[in-house]
Amino acid sequence: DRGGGGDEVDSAAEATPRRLSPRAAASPTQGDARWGDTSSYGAKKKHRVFCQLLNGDWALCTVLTTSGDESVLKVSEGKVLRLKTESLQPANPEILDGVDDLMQLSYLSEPSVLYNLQYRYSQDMIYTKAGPVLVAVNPFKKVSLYGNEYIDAYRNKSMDSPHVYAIADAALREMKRDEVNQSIIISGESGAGKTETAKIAMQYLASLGGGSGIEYEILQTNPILEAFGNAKTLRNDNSSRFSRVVQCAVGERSYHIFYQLCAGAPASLRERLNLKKVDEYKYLKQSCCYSIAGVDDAQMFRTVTEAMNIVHISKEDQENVFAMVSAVLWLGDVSFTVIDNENHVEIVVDEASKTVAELLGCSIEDLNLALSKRHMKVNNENIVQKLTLAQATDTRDALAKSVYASLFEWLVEQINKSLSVGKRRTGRSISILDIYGFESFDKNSFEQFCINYANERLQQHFNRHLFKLEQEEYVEDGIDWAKVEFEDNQDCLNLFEKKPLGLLSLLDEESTFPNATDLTFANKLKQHLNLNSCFRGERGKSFTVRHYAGEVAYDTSGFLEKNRDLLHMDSIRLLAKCEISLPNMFASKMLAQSDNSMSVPYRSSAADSQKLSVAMKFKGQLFQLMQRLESTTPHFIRCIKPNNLQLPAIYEQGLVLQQLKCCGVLEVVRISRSGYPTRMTHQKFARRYGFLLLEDVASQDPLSVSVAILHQFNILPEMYQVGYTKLFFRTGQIGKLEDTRNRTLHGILRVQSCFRGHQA
Ligand code: AD9
Ligand code: MG
Repeated sequence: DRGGGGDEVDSAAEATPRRLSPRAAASPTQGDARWGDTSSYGAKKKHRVFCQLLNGDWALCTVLTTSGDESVLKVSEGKVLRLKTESLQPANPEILDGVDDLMQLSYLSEPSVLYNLQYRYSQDMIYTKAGPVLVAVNPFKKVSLYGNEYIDAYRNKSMDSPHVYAIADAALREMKRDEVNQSIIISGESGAGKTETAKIAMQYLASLGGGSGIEYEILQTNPILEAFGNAKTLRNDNSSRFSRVVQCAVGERSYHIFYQLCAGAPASLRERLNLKKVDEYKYLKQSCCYSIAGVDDAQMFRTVTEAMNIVHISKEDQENVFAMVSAVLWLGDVSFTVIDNENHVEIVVDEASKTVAELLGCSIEDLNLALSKRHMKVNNENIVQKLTLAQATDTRDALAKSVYASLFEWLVEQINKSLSVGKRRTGRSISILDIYGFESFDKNSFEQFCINYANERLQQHFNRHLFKLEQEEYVEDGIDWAKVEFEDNQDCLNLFEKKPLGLLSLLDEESTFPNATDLTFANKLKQHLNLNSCFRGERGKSFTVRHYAGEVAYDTSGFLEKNRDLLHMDSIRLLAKCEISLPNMFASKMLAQSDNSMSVPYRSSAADSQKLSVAMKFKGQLFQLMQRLESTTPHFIRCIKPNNLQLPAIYEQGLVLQQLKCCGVLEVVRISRSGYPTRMTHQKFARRYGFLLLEDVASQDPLSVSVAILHQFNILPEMYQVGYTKLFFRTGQIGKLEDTRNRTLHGILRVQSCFRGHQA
């Protein structure tokens, strides 16, 4: 009994029968002829149907009797319910239970899809196809689906059930066949399994190298990137994160490497870096969480250093890296004393400030100067402003964050450099994208704003690829194909990106006004955007955006501050002065970045530091990413988190359904099934399969050759359409032809090698 269904059935039985909620009734998957003929559906005796329980879950049951507009249903042994017949949803016949592609289902209603995924999940079949998309439901336990045996089976095609390996294999084959770069786009909520899935895909590709060489080195980058880039959150013990150096919620942890270093550094290193215990650092203490169940940080430290050795990060560089990690931790302990009655401060000269100065290679005086004073140019005059306690603390935290961020960037660069040394480049690539999914919490801030904006762009990419391009192609090629409506999210993207009256532009404009507040920002949005159909102003400092995945209310508190994210010139100068190479390098990089942005019309309020706002940087990076993706053939994997407890064998229907909707899986199934997802030009088709023809067609045009092939192989007329330039196939059709082709080629090669053997 996976979901505690028994209790729920009882409560439903006692209450009045439940009708479909208005939302469910309005959903495109209900009572819609395209989903299978549900309109003419009548509950017949012994039929399997779905009924909705009080908690909203659907239960599979059998019709016992029907009278008038009511049906009596058997829900499980000894549980009987009487419900309105019209509230029932038809279920697929037993023979379709657990099919490996949702497209094979006769009824594609929400309960059918949910049931099919749940049926498979309960048998550890965590992967299911939804047409061209792979759905992966997080098992939260070890499942025996991986390793060399499986890799071999997918490579030689003796196994074809849905799997990440199959996706990686398809990407590889298509890269070679079409000579086009490929991408594997993995998305889903926090904790849904994106990073694990990305690693499984890498494992498959890496195995090509036979377990050594560059492929093995690439795999070894994972422990390093995770140590420096991942942290324990409430949603995921190993969550991929961006900035949480100086702030961390109770029950969560900062980046793994802090704990690993403190737990695992050998005595000599511990002494050189002046390491303390994790619970002695202010930055780590605030969340009261130091360990992760089942994880040995000391052991992980050894794994990380070993991985660093494998990707050729020198011992010396490793020590420098750890010195920066220690410096960041000690920075959190640097404290200030108030020196006058205006609350101005100086740093306290103690173990913390001394250790930071030593690790960075600067003097205490320079550190003090950078953290307690700010140099500014006003009307061409240099003035020095003393900082208050609050300002100095912010400056210190900003320095810690930027040192850590620079360290991470530097590590990635090092890894890329060391992996590319002396390696031949083939010019073709498979990119794996592991990216945070859409987020909607009780309180949504600047971070969710950025994340959801990125997801809006990715969704458009997904839509375009799967739906729009597809339709356009049919139309261009003169294919008779009823148009299918799909949700386009261009309006929402316009709301974000329009200049000068879009969310991002208005945020940047407001960020430049010294006297602006989160409230003036919120009011400005309401003033300019209230007529936009994707926007709604709320009371006070809030506004709502209508995203493709649903409405999200954002609270503008902290938006301006987070968008400015000022690292003052004084801090950069401090790093530039340091006598140790790493902070030096960080500084020159930061300076280069601020130089580059001179031409951008963003001016921060601090006279001296002109740099890109966080939102603008984010948008720039997002556009680069999209540009890169658009030149590839994408393969999509949608990860689903079946429960919020991170526990195996618990499948919460409501949670799953909401994710399936958010990532467009339900739409995809509907569209793919009604379309012709496989296509090939006449030329290519003729070239590829022409040699299989029994009659001689050498003199004929590609179209005629193609038609001859279709006839010879008895491809049913409803399974394909002939367009002006291409052939279009229903799913699964080209596979048969490929098999024959492979078998025949194999035969030819065998004959040839026999022949050569004979000659020799
Ligand atoms: V976040 O947005 O970075 O917070 P992810 O990346 O989506 O998130 P992650 O891959 O880290 O989630 O998966 C979370 C946890 O689920 C892992 O630590 C595993 O314990 C568990 N998981 C995910 N996929 C698998 C799997 N295929 N097999 C076993 C899995 N466990
Ligand atoms: Mg992750």
